[in-house]
This record gives sequence, structure tokens and C-alpha cells, in this order.
Amino acid sequence: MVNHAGGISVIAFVVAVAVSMGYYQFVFIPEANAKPNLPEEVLNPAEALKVNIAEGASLPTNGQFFVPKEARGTIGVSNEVTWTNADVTGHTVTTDNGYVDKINGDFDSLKHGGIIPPGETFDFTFTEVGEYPYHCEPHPHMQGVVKIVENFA
Ligand SMILES: [Cu+2]
Repeated sequence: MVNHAGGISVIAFVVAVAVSMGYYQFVFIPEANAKPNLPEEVLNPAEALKVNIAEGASLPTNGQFFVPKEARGTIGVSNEVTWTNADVTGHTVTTDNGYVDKINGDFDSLKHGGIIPPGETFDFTFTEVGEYPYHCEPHPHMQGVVKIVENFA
């Protein structure tokens, strides 16, 4: 009587490894790289935070630049920000750390139409919780941060 149990378990092990590698390569990685499937209220929140780009903001002595300097929103409620340029000079809203939103791309007005002209607005929706520091590219003394927090409702 020959015992085949050893040989069978080696074959079973090889098959299991092959299957899990295939799953990782052809199912797990493509899903991890795909755009996340997010609820409508995160993609299009009911409210947008308002940040004013102050008149005279291009001058470091102005004291007021992005107002409020810290804008705090809630995911699924107010995770969108509208910047309004109330100055007579063009400005940008540009990420400090190269942040790229999985849905809406680069957090940088320069990648979405360029410098914000006087009287115009720039809008960005953050689809994940986090802290997003930013500045104005031509005027690096202009600094702000958007904080998107969890919805505990
Ligand atoms: Cu500026």
C-alpha cells in the first residue's frame, strides 16, 4: 500500500499558491487601483465651504490672505470648497504636498484652468477625510489649509 497523501498535499499547495497569486494580480490589484465607488453625497456634497481671497493678498504686509485661513468641512456634507478671488491680482490655490484626489485629480487650480483671475472662483471637492495645506504659487506667503473630518451624524 503506497501512501499518496504527501504528494497530493504538495499538489494542493501548488494549486492554492497559483490561485492566490492569480487573484492578487488579476483581481486585487486592478480593484485597488480603480476609482473608489463613493456615495453621491461625497461626490456632490450639499454645502461648499467659502474661502475669500482677500483684497491686497499679494502684499505680504496685507495680513489677510485666504480667509478663513483654516476651512473645516465634513465628509458627505461640506467636503467642497469654493475660493473667490476678491483681489485685483490673479492667485492660485496650490497643494503644498502634491495631493491628488482619487476622483477630482490634482488639488491645484493651475491644473484646472490656471490662475484664478480677479472676481473669479475656483472649486474643489475633497473625497476623503484629511488635512490639505495649500498656498498661492506666485505669492508663497499666502497659505491656508482645508480640513475634512469624519461625519459622526
Ligand atoms: Cu497669490
